[in-house]
Amino acid sequence: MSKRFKPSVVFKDNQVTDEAVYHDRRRLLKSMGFVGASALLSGNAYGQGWFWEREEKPLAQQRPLEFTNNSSFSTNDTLTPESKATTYNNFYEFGMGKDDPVEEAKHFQTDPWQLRIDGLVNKPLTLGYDDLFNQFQLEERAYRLRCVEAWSMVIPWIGFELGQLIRQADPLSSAKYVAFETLYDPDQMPGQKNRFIGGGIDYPYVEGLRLDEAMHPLTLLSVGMYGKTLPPQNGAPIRLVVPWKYGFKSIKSIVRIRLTDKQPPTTWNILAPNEYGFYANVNPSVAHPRWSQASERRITTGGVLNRNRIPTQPFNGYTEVASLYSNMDLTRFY
Ligand SMILES: Nc1nc2c(c(=O)[nH]1)N[C@H]1C(S)=C(S)[C@@H](COP(=O)(O)O)O[C@H]1N2
Ligand SMILES: [Mo]
Repeated sequence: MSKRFKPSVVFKDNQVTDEAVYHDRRRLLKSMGFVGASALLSGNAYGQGWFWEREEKPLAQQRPLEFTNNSSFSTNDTLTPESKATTYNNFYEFGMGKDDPVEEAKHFQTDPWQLRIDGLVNKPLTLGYDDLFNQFQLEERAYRLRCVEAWSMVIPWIGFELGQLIRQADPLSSAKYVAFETLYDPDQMPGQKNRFIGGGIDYPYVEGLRLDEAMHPLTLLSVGMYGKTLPPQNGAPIRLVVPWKYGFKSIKSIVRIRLTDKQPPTTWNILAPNEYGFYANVNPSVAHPRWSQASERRITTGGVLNRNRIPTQPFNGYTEVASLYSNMDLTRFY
């Protein structure tokens, strides 16, 4: 091989034949829309080095966390096994299939990280990666998670109340809403690079709550689950958990929290306003235009296809939040 055409990345024979590497490259090519990718895998394609950069990143790691157990906030419902909660996911930045995120996010790098809290506050602040775990006492809470697609899980989250963080930023009296934003990093998130992978969403994924909803003690910022830091597919390093609302409100991998005086735009509402509202409170008596919300498939033991139909509860069983909506017509503000 002449110097002129020396590949930018040197690889050993065993890397070329490694199963995982092979599948990674195939997936990448597939995601770029190449058909018959195998033709590209021979000869010169290896020499371009470009394919290897992504694969040489380290695998995302989880580590154990220290936390207290706040059983007064936890449900007694049977927990969903960790192996299900970490392999059946919605995270369109990493693909639309339920089994895409666990695969496509496995190299997702979350340290360093910056979470910015600003907008209508007296003390804007930025949390670095370590601050996410050290700033507040972490506690474990088992919450039901009800997806708008009518399946549900029970997940032992570890985190702290969003209200604690908002109080630290000291909101102005003009603040009425809280806007959230997921990381925008197309190099790490294939769904942000390609509309066909990312489901046509205009990224970054954004969400919002009314300030009183954000301050409710049930509203959690989660940094872990099942005793450890979050895996990337569940929203590492920090994600929102609002247990009485449909799962799409629980935005993952957050980089910005902004206090505002106007109701912020939210991703699924922008995409299909007649199907997904701003409030998105779990409500068995308000059907989605294309399916009933009266019952749900609880994912516990057995295969994902092992159906365990249970009735859906108003506010996902968290009826203590009902007073937040006492003057509202919840069929109109769905
Ligand atoms: N940034 C981002 N956050 C997201 C989503 C997403 O696609 N992107 N999907 C939402 C949906 S629809 C659900 S049901 C939950 C799923 O969380 P889980 O995979 O941890 O169970 O994440 C929510 N948060
Ligand atoms: Mo969802």
